[in-house]
Amino acid sequence: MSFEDAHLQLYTFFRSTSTARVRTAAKLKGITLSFIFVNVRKGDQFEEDFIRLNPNRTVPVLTVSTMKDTENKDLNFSIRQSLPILEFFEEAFPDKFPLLPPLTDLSGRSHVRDLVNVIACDIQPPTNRRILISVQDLGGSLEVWAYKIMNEGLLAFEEMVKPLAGKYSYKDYLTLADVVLAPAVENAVRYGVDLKTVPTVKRIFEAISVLDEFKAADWRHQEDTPVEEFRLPK
Ligand SMILES: N[C@@H](CCC(=O)N[C@@H](CS)C(=O)NCC(=O)O)C(=O)O
Repeated sequence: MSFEDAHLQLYTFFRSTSTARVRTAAKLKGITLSFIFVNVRKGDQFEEDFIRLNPNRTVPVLTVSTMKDTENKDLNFSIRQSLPILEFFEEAFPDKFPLLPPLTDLSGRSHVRDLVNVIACDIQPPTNRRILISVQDLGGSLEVWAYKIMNEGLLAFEEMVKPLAGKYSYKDYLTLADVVLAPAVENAVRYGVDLKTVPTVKRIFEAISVLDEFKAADWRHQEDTPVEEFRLPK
């Protein structure tokens, strides 16, 4: 089945690092998305219609509507987690700018997935908005919590990425590791992580964040980015 003519809709929030991964991969692969904006700060993720779409109450969500399946029926489905969306892109559009090393390089593929998971499983979930709010509700400092997890996570990423890093996280190929890394670094810097402690990460971030596809997908360049956001002191 071809997804070339599928209508792909991304439920997105400009500041969501998990959604930025999807926006970046789509740009790199030349996949056209249409956007539906979910204002996570205002609580749109708790609206009934959204919960029906994603009981997990998080963005991103990708809805896929294709013309016909093999039995000539319309086929519509939703993907409610960023990594499965990225995997869907790899599988549905295998020839468009692959973001995993080829099947002939299984160790490279595993390495890239290891790097992706340090961020997507070990850094992002415990620093998600609803967790930070819970930390604060329990009397903790969300800033201290977020800093500690992001700092320790990026230190681990640094050690893991160093041996095989080239221009990018895996040699000189742009991969999912870079796609996931860029928004995580942006966020870590916001919480005070000093990139001097992770020089390989810093160098890779400087190389990828200036690329057009990464810039078009970053938080500054979204239709739902509020103008005031730029006026806030950094
Ligand atoms: N494991 C999920 C995480 C998604 C997630 O945490 N999204 C955040 C934005 S980056 C969110 O929607 N948070 C809503 C909330 O915390 O209430 C994925 O990778 O898609």
